[in-house]
Amino acid sequence: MIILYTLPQCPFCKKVLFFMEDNKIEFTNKNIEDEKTKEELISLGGKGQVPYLVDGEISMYESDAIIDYLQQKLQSTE
Ligand SMILES: N[C@@H](CCC(=O)N[C@@H](CS)C(=O)NCC(=O)O)C(=O)O
Repeated sequence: MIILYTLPQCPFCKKVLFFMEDNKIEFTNKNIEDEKTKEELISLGGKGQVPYLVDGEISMYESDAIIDYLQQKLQSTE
């Protein structure tokens, strides 16, 4: 299952969320306004930046990299 760490007001998160919704990608959205969730993000990635994607062994910051990754994943399952 894909996990996406986000903040509701973050435009970079919204860009990724729109892409995921448009492509009907199932995921768990973790809002880092919750302090424990933010600590979880920092322990995983090393910083509190969002969006941050976790897909099994793969994890990454940067909205454009996340969308590129998801696009390639979609193409590989077509
Ligand atoms: N280049 C990044 C920018 C992400 C970014 O600036 N996120 C902001 C929220 S909109 C953030 O997490 N700032 C806090 C931080 O970097 O620790 C992307 O495209 O994902």
